Amino acid sequence: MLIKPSGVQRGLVGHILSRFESRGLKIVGLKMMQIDEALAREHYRDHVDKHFFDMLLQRITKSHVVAIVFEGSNVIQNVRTMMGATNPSQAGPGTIRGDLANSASLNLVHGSDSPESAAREIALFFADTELHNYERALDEWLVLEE
Ligand code: IDP
Ligand code: MG
Repeated sequence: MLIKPSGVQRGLVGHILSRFESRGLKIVGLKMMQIDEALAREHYRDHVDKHFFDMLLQRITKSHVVAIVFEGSNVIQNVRTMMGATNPSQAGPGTIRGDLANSASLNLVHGSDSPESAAREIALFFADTELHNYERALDEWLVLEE
């Protein structure tokens, strides 16, 4: 997941991270960086034909991002549900975009949409040494398989 430049510039990094952390999602990678144009093109390559592609590149490279890797069961769907719909006008209350954003091009967060895109995007943003494998003592209270 990425907290986009709009989230960093608006001072929402802590708030957004806190929502996921409070939900019990496990952080296994976390870094701040500025995306250059080459990385932006690669990251958003599926959108190259969209009319908003140039604006997408401009927005994601304009300032810094915070990149996060979460781990957990159903983590991709959990993250996307918490993000809300792409267009904040359609994002429900209680979602990050529904509560905090009002423009699709400034919608604060990016989340991978499938295991394949997650693997591809994690490899774009993180070296293996930046991904952490650790036990959380609280998992027995957060992750109960039934
Ligand atoms: P997602 O971020 O919810 O997965 P995508 O369809 O993958 O949405 O689009 C990637 C990003 O492109 C969105 O997060 C949003 O910032 C931007 N975007 C999508 N649709 C539009 C649009 O119609 N106008 C402007 N920007 C858009
Ligand atoms: Mg997407």
